[in-house]
Amino acid sequence: MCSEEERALYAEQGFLVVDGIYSKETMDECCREYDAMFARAKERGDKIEATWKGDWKTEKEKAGKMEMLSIHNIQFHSATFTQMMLNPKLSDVIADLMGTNDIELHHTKAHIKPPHHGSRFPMHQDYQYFPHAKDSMIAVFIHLEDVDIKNGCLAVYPGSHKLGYLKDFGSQGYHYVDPNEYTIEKASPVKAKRGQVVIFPYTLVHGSYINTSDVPRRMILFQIRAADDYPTREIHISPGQGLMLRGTKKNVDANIDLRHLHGKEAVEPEPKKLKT
Ligand SMILES: O=C(O)CCC(=O)C(=O)O
Repeated sequence: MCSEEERALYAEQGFLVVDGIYSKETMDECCREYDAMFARAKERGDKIEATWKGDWKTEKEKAGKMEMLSIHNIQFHSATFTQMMLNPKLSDVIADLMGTNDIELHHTKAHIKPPHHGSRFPMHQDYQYFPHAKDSMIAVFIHLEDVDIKNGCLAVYPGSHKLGYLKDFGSQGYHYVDPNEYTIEKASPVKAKRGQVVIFPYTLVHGSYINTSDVPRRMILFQIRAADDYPTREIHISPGQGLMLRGTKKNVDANIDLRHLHGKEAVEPEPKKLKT
């Protein structure tokens, strides 16, 4: 549950830093599973470099090296992430901020910003990536280490969630707001401690700083919506979407013919071999 003060702060500034959701033991396990997941992906040679494309980089950024490693749908890699998603303390806070007891998963992801040249994220509204009719969508951003400007923490424009949908200046499948108007220099850093969670709605203008420190910056993110919300454009469908995290969903079609996602006979995929 949130206090009245926290609810008012969230409504006013458009984000809330929440403490006390995850224990030290959970964060230790999370870090172990996280590092092992990325190590396996690297060993297999999976494509995980994911710095955003588009015309938002400064000349210095274009000239230098930038790197950001990303894995989506992390609940398919380790049950630890599923358990973190289902944490009742987390869903208490979300239900409180969202104003509904019925909440479901949209998607999950993990980003590593490597040391020295970990990519910046341009200022954007997540709304552009997955517009929904009731705008209930929120991000749950979990920090795997203490963060500040030096190692690439979140940068936000407090109150910008009240501006509604801003013009999209993105290209090449990426979305961001006017890079000249919404500069990172004018944004406010959101410093956080390991295990702290930052929750914000998908209309908040946010990005994050370059990681110039000597250590990687790791995070995981759960994107969550109210169970009665729905996309206005089906441009972001992820495996596991719609998993109920709390409460009930009443309008799910139980038709037996819809029980499988595929119409063809399933073919067992050849698993990629790990080096032993
Ligand atoms: O990883 C980060 O620093 C920012 C991620 C983000 O804003 C996003 O994926 O929308």
